[in-house]
Amino acid sequence: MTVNDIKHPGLVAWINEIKDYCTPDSVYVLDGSAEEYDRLMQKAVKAGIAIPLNPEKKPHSFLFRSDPSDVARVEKRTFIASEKQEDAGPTNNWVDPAELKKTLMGLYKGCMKGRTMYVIVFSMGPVGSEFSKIGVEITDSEYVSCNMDIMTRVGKAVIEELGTNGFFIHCLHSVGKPLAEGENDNGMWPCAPIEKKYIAHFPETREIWSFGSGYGGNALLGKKCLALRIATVMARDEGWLAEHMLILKLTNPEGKSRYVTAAFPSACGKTNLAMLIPTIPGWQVHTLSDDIAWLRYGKDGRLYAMSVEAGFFGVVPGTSMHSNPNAMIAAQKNTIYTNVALTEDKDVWWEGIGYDAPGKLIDWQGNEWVQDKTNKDQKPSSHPNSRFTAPANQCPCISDDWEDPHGVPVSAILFGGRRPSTIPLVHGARTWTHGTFLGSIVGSEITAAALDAGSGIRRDPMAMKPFIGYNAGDYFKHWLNVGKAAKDQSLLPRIFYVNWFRKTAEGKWLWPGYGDNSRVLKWIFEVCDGTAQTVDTPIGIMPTLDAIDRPEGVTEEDMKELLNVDIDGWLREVEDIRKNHYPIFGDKLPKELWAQLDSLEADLKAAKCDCGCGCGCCGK
Ligand code: OXD
Ligand code: MN
Repeated sequence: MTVNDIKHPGLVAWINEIKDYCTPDSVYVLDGSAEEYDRLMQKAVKAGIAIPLNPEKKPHSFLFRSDPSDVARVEKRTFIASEKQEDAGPTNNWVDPAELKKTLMGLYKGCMKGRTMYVIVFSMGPVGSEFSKIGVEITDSEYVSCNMDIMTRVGKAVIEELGTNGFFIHCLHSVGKPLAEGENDNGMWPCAPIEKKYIAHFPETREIWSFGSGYGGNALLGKKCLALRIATVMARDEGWLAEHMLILKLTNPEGKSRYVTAAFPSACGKTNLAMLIPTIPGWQVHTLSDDIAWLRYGKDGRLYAMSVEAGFFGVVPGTSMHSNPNAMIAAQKNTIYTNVALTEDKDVWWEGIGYDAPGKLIDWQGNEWVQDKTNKDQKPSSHPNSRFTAPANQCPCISDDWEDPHGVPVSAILFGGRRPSTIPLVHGARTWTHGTFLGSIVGSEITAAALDAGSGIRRDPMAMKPFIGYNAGDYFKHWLNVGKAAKDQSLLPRIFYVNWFRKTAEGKWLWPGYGDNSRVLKWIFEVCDGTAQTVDTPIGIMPTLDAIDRPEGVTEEDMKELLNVDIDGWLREVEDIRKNHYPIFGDKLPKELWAQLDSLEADLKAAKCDCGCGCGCCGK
């Protein structure tokens, strides 16, 4: 399509302005067709950037290898350029918007020379849903265009929906590598050096300007930039929630379904949980989203979650037919692989795929690689953040209502992270405010090599630390306000904190995870139904010892450990939050959350047994 096919004068003017400034060789508007996807992909193949995979092994799929400087989201080059610094808050990098725009204008000048400028009109959320948001990404990358085609709804239907004066979020992207006359990428992933990479957000004007990176969340601007950072600001202003959450449908043997959302920090298994295959007979899980959910009240007073993406951008290493068969099948065809290893017969391989490397490979940096199981220090063949981009509708367990324009009513919200100790397998909040408190203290244990001063826990409130587009203290307040806005508190989702990652002192996993997490989901389902066996504890409601069916290999002793309230551990947790976490948010931290922390501490102290055994049994 061409610019002449667009009937929106504001969009046409913006396209022309960027074209004149970035001086691409040509401009192309995506129509979203399959033929167009193939054409763009062939261009990347010709430039030596994309490698077609064996059509018998991975039909219609391609491998890309990025530059070693361009392999992940770059948080230190990500900016929230709000008008006032205070509005970016303590968790974001702030630069004055006028100054940042000036810097970026310097970089954008002529930056698309020798390239095609693609105009991607896309919808986050089903096209036409009153809750969806339209964005327009201008990019000079075929990789980005093809990924956006999978991850979002792109093209004609969205352009029509935008009409002549619809609102859209301006998303400007360049890889930052202009080409000289006759030059071609020639197999080199185009990007700019790290100090020239900028992932800039202008919350007041709802704009995203990204420069210098072609990878993932830095470049596929519908995902983290729009659907989280800018969307959080819109959600604050409009009274809803934009969250880093999967959405799943859990169905019991009687056929009753409940919807659950879950927020875990990046790479803590959201995709695996979203696509889980229950190990308890008769229970089913279906997937609606593996990464992002937008939540708002429906007319019936319940909170509804809408899935906003159209594909999965999943972490590859560790994905296998054992850990996540549904993801393996979803990524079997029509998939873009990034930074995994290539086999001799042009299939892909990675660490944790479940079988040995079949012969000589080419690793993610393009070098020959032969598996050496005797060498524990061998560099991996695939980058730890290597990814697959696969259409959501290829997932065998995709839920039939994943594109419902109204979303689905949420019964439970889960928070979690990797916590080898202290945090039990599951505990539940008593109220929405208590649940907001649980979300605000989410953290994952980190390795000794990267210990933050004072504590071994990296806090990631609501798993949103890198994605809150405004002051995180105000974000907590907004969460509390959403709860207060409920027509009826009893209709609010129940909030839980789960931890699949408990270990023994010897470092052995206490809980098998994966499909066995369905046992915890079953208990959560029963809590929502009012039929669960629960006990009230100082940290919240918990299952009784035999309320959760034990998986094979988990002894009663293990279960006791998994469900133990470690009073001293929790008191250390409280101290860490009091000293190292909450003060970060200064005056902006809602007093309700301080009050939750105080009452948790008081309850823990009251429960600390004075008979000396340390288990809280005497109830004092
Ligand atoms: C992701 C992330 O890519 O959270 O989803 O980093
Ligand atoms: Mn994510």
